[in-house]
Amino acid sequence: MLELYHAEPIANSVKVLICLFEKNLDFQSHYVNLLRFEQHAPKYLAINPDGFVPTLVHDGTVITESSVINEYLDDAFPEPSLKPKEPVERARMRIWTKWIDDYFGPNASRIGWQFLLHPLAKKLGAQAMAEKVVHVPMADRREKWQTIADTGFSEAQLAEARGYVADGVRRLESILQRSSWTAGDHYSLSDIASYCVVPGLPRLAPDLVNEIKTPGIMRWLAAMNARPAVQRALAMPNKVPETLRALGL
Ligand SMILES: N[C@@H](CCC(=O)N[C@@H](CS)C(=O)NCC(=O)O)C(=O)O
Repeated sequence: MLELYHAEPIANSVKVLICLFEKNLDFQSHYVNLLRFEQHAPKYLAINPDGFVPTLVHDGTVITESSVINEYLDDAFPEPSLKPKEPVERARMRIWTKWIDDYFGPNASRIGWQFLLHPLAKKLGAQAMAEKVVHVPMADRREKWQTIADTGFSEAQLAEARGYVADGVRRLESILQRSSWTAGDHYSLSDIASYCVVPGLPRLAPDLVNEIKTPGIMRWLAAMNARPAVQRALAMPNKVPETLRALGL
């Protein structure tokens, strides 16, 4: 049996949801409400001690890290294959996925945290946040939550994050000017990985991602959005609006 612990269908959660739906796999969905800090609750930490989503559990075996989970799913359930056959395309798939995991994703996330989670932390108040932060298991993530609870990211930190996102957009556009998909001629796990950052950019950074400046990205995004697996992933529960409303934000 497959079980997926995940949040709303964005960021790292959507990556694994798309992969599961591409392979038409049945799985039990467990929604983890990040705004309610369920990822740091003892029950969840017993499954994934890092306190992140997503987490896959396959017949009792825990697999973490969204890109590793997707490689695992592709190995364990090879049809349809989401890895190109050509070694060079496979390498390109992994190089681009690594760049997303190391830079594109975390820097887009820093901006998202500032605009979504800093107001949430202010609303909850210093005392309540101190009680939450103490349960964050990973030191670097605890520091990030502490920053969000205190001052939020500095202008310099946000400028650095915007710089990485702009660099990611340049790199992706250059890839998609040369090929239909991010690894080459075939749809693959690196397209799925890219979907954790790119869909929000035309709305959040319209000066950066648009039909004139990044036609390759816009064409790729339309092709992604048309995939039934992507549509099924996007139809999964998103409790962010109702949680924010319940918290008075
Ligand atoms: N490298 C991990 C990162 C996972 C991650 O950062 N997940 C975010 C949601 S997209 C999370 O659980 N954040 C909650 C927190 O940091 O408290 C992966 O790719 O799975």
